[in-house]
Amino acid sequence: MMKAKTKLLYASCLALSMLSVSCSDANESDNPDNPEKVTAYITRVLDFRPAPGQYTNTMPAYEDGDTQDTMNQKVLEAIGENRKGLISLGGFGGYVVVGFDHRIENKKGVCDFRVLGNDFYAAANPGGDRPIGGNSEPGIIRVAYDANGNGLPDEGEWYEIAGSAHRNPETESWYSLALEAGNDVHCYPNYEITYFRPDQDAEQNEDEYIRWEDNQGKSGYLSKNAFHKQPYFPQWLQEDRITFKGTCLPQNAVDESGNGTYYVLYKFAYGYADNDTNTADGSAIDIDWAVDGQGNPANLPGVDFIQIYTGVNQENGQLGECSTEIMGVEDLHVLGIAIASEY
Ligand SMILES: [Ca+2]
Ligand SMILES: [Ca+2]
Ligand SMILES: [Ca+2]
Repeated sequence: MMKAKTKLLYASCLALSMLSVSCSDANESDNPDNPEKVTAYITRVLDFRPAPGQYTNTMPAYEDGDTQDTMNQKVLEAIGENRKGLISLGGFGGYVVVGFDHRIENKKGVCDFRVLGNDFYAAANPGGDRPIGGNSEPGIIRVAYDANGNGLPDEGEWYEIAGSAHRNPETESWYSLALEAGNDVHCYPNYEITYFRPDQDAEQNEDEYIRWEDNQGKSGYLSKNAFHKQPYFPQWLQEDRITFKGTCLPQNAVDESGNGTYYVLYKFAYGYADNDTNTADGSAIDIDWAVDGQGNPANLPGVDFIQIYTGVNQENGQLGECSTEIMGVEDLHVLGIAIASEY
């Protein structure tokens, strides 16, 4: 229910964000760092492949006849420029790949961009004695530097932003709470999961709706949620199964009610999308955190493309599966926002 409320909240804020466009334009032209007047926001959507989930096929909405190209265009219409609509990446692994009209520069000692999501803190977990928690559904961020200048992110050009749990899950403030709750608190660097398209009969089977298998010997089902009755498997894809690969983060949601009615999704320290609020310094990303497949610093001068994928595989009672939501990306340098990188 928390998610449904959030979605409504942002729908009603859309008019406000449209009003603020002229204001942000003024900021850009006043910014001495941006003489060429590039936009701080997403201008291209190269790929959108959500995993099955309770908002898949509705954020954005699939309609008969839609293809990968028309779905990419719908995503651009939602989260491009400064529009701040909302898209959902579904369960673990679902992703979007976006681009810009310029290279986001990596400036030393400061964060360079942030990915906007719909995280909020729960009233009972604002920090202080309790770890900060609420609706943190971390998306892992990958960045590509267009080294060969062909205007596309090629296979060897991607690096992953190593956030706090990539480095050491035990340093998360909520680690012992999650351990006590029986969560899987490991970080799996080479995780792989396959979701299977449900047949017609399974469309009615709400508890065992979409089967998944991972490469750790586990399997399970995404359940169909009472509030979201549409098909959860991406309807524009032809395949009968989809496989996603990446880093799987520790399960950060704890059922504080004990009966599935109240989950707190705890915030990772830094380095993820949809993990901290959009105005908090904790949502900002330093390109210097990008690492190669061996965990060595990538030392990138900047990035041309960003991929975000849902980083946790966990079902959270009434809230449904953990799914990263995205509202946009902001180049902090173009906007003239300075946030120190502390890690
Ligand atoms: Ca930087
Ligand atoms: Ca390239
Ligand atoms: Ca979210």
